[in-house]
Amino acid sequence: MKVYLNGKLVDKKDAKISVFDHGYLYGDGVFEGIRAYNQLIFKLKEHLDRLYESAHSIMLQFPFTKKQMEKAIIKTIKANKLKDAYIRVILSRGEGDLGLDPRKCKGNHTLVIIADKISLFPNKLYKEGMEIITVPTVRNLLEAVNPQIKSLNYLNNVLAKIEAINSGHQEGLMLDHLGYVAECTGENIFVVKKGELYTPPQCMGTLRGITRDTVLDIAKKLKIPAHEHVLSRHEFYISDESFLTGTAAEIVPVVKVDGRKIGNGKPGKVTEKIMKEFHKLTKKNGVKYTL
Ligand code: PXG
Repeated sequence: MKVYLNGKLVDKKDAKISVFDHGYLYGDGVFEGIRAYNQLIFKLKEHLDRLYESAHSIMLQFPFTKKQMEKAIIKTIKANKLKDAYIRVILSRGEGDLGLDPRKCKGNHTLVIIADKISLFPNKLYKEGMEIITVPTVRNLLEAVNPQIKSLNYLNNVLAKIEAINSGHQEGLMLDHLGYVAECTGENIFVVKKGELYTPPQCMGTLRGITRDTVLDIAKKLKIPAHEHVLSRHEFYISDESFLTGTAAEIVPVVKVDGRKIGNGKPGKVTEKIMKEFHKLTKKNGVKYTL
């Protein structure tokens, strides 16, 4: 495997960064997870926009224009001869000294691009649905670390993931500080009630996911009414269907939450319709590259 590291493609075993990198020392940096399907990079513009917004928010100057980033991403995928890929772009503050002060890194940012294969959950879950559980760790307060920033500090989500795994679940439902549904550890949440879609608004400690936005577009196209609306756990429990969305996870049906069956305990019709349309979209839309 070839990894892009600060302008060069190097072997995976040589892709090394300093232990003084502030991305490593403090989680001081930003990232994106992007997918390519059949030589088409899905929603690349949206991912790059979000990456640059995250960087802007933490006052990290991006070393490249978006066009240059697109070229670097394509170069990395091609070097690994991948028709389908999961691409991780990571920009950290770079090498500094022991101390938080980001000025000590002197703008020596570290840019890494990895293109690999990924399958987040077993295939069976996409057909039969997933059981999730509410975890004790509350989603970051937006006044503390805003969940819109895809920062390298993902401990909030990692702690929630550990709690989900410890209780025998694949995913954990995270609530915001008021007890409203926020999202899962790396996916957004939708519920279906009486044929209409509901997902928490981004002010609820919810990342504005690109897959989430794609599902809202699909709903519009399929004339399924969709609402960005606060959700309590009770409303989740009494919904007819539910599913999670994310670039890595794609769309996963949820059939049980905190031991409560959702609808009839099987992936629902609306969910299946949206999954089908999503896979259709990924096959024909995106930035093309040739191997
Ligand atoms: N919420 C959070 C907190 C995320 O990190 C999503 C929702 C979905 O957003 P997109 O734009 O991908 O539809 C994400 C992004 C993983 C993993 O390994 C997942 C993400 C990021 C990093 C790792 O599960 N998902």
